[in-house]
Amino acid sequence: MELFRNTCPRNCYGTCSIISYVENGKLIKVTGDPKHGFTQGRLCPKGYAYTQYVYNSSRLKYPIIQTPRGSGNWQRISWDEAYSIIAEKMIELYSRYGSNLASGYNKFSGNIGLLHYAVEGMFNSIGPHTKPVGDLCSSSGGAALKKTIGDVISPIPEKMAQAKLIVIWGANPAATNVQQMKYIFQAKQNGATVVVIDPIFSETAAKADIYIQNKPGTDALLAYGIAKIMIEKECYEKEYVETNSQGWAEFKHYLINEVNFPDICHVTGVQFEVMKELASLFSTIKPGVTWSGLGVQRNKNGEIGIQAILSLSAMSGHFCEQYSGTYYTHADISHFPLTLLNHPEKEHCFVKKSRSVSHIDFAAQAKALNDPPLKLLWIASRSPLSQDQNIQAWKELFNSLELIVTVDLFMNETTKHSDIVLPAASLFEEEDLHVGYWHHWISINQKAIDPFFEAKSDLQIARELTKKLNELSPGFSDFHYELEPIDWIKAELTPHIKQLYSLDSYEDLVSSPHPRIDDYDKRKSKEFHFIKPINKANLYDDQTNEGAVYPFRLLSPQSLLKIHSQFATLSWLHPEREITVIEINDIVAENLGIHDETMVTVFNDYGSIEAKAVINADLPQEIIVVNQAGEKGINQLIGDTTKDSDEESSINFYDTYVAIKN
Ligand SMILES: Nc1nc2c(c(=O)[nH]1)N[C@H]1C(S)=C(S)[C@@H](COP(=O)(O)OP(=O)(O)OC[C@H]3O[C@@H](n4cnc5c(=O)[nH]c(N)nc54)[C@H](O)[C@@H]3O)O[C@H]1N2
Ligand SMILES: Nc1nc2c(c(=O)[nH]1)N[C@H]1C(S)=C(S)[C@@H](COP(=O)(O)OP(=O)(O)OC[C@H]3O[C@@H](n4cnc5c(=O)[nH]c(N)nc54)[C@H](O)[C@@H]3O)O[C@H]1N2
Ligand code: SF4
Ligand SMILES: [Mo]
Repeated sequence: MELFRNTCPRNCYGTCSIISYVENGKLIKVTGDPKHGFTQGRLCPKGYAYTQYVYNSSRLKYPIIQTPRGSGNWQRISWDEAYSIIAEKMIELYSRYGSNLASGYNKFSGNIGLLHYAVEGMFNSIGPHTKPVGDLCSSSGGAALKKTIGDVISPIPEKMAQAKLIVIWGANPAATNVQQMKYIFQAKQNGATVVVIDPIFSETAAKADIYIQNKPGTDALLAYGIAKIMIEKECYEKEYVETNSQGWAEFKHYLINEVNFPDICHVTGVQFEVMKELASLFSTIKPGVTWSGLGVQRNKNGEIGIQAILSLSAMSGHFCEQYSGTYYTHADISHFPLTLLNHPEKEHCFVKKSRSVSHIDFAAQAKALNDPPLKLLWIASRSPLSQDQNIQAWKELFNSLELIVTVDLFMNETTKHSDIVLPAASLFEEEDLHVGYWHHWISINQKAIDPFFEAKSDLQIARELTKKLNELSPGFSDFHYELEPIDWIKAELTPHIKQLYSLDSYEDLVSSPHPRIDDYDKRKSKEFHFIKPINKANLYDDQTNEGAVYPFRLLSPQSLLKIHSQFATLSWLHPEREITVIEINDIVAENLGIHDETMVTVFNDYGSIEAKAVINADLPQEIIVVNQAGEKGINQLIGDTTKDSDEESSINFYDTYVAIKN
């Protein structure tokens, strides 16, 4: 039996260290790694199901081509044939348009290991092309952190166990961050009060001491209401805000003069007495922490919502006391050189740089490109046809493309509409390096087994395709295809990184994951910037759509047994084929004549889907909750929700309204 160190590369708060057990070249078991200080030897159910994931009968084995696209007529081809078709097309597009701008990619979060930036590196190596920018998941909140505390930082999550007040605001860790729950339970055992603020009575709310149900998109107002009470009662950290901040006088003036309680209560759905109780908790219980969840910022008031929560934290002393703090996510990854991502773009004689298309509205923007139009799209670590907004725009974009290549481990809604599908290696079949965005540990991923049939890592594919490009057109790419994965990993371990993670060499990581030195307290002492809301946030808009054609707000958060579109095919986790399930309030169901577990139609201007209705008496009448992905997924009803957003905000997935019929 051989043991290897792996890391779960999913876009998940856990970034869990795994020990894999290999016998006769076969992965027979996985466990958590006890040497990892945050995960402490445990995995979530998805992690424990990795042996089934690796040997799943629906895994892609060979490169395949579909002619014509969408026909279902798939044929196996060799890797060499696949590379030739793709490389010839890229070269032809280059000579047709005079640059590589007609070739582009869309990549997001299927695997967030550092070596998966091979996709970006490969495209940079051919010179200016078309690329996605931004982060559809967390940018609005990230912008709020940058504007208030100056940086995307978050404290050591293990320390949450020492807090006496934990306010979880729009996060659902019992489903999305199960590793964190043990620290929350430890804190509770030590007498902490746990508050959850969420429009849905979530799995986490069920474990809390206090649950506050506010209407979606109203977090800024709720925070302002609490802050105003704290000002009126003079029970905030006066000295801290007066000496360590900017904008306090204007912010205070705004709260005193422009915020009124009746409107706040009406719009948020939270009573004044409840806000008073929260103000008392924030001002009296120390040390306290707030956790701004990603759920807060999936609507048009998202950035201002996180800003307001952070302001309340500042007023409560969460930036000046030991074990206090405000959690979101962090950008520790930005300390790394990210040599693949930052591979310099090969110079072009007249096109200065690549063409950027925002991730939040990629399809609509890419479809509108001309001079030259986008003609080739490479999709990796991404299933836009189930996970993005504006699926109609994706279909139109696909119709205008001449070649769509998707690299994935499984068939899904996106691969089905591609020309060529290339089989990706699983994490156990490749090497990688990982830093998370929640805990502060670094860990490696060793190659534990040979690739499944003909699967290859994204890095290996980048090496081989760039080699083929240069064979057919010398000098087309300047990718360093001679470098091995370990070379790229070692390039990340600069002296600065070694110092930050107390490493002498790569070998240290073979023996154990390593924590980053804890310098949060040093970094958080920067000045806090209070920002009074700007006009663009329509904070007082009635967030309900009562009486409208589409009266129900559709919330589609993440669920425990999947990571977005992933893990749906594992029978250990999903014994039955997943169908779309919507949860509706009992009174609404009765009014509409809908019975528990019956099929209904959910629809709006973008389309309609069939779903099983489940009655949930804890749900507000104006909200419908639905699971993500599936064959005819819910995102088909999510139109262009980003019209008024900045280029670099998150997607407002939860600004979607629907109707239901029996
Ligand atoms: N309705 C609704 N939609 C949402 C959200 C929501 O709350 N509601 N949340 C949004 C959020 S926060 C996110 S982050 C996105 C996530 O959306 P995506 O970034 O699309 O993420 P996944 O669905 O996790 O994975 C995409 C694909 O990557 C593949 N993959 C896994 N590993 C690898 C690999 O090593 N190489 C390659 N080439 N492919 C691999 C998987 O098999 C999967 O098909 O979804 C968003 N969509
Ligand atoms: N099991 C599992 N874990 C995951 C993922 C997964 O798909 N599955 N995905 C990972 C990824 S990419 C992400 S981005 C994270 C997301 O994980 P979280 O940060 O937990 O965010 P969400 O799941 O989007 O939403 C959390 C809660 O916000 C609530 N909410 C929605 N709108 C509002 C609002 O306006 N105000 C308030 N206060 N609450 C609101 C929702 O009801 C939900 O209960 O999870 C990561 N972890
Ligand atoms: S899905 Fe998340 S919690 Fe589960 S093993 Fe992977 S990183 Fe850990
Ligand atoms: Mo996400």
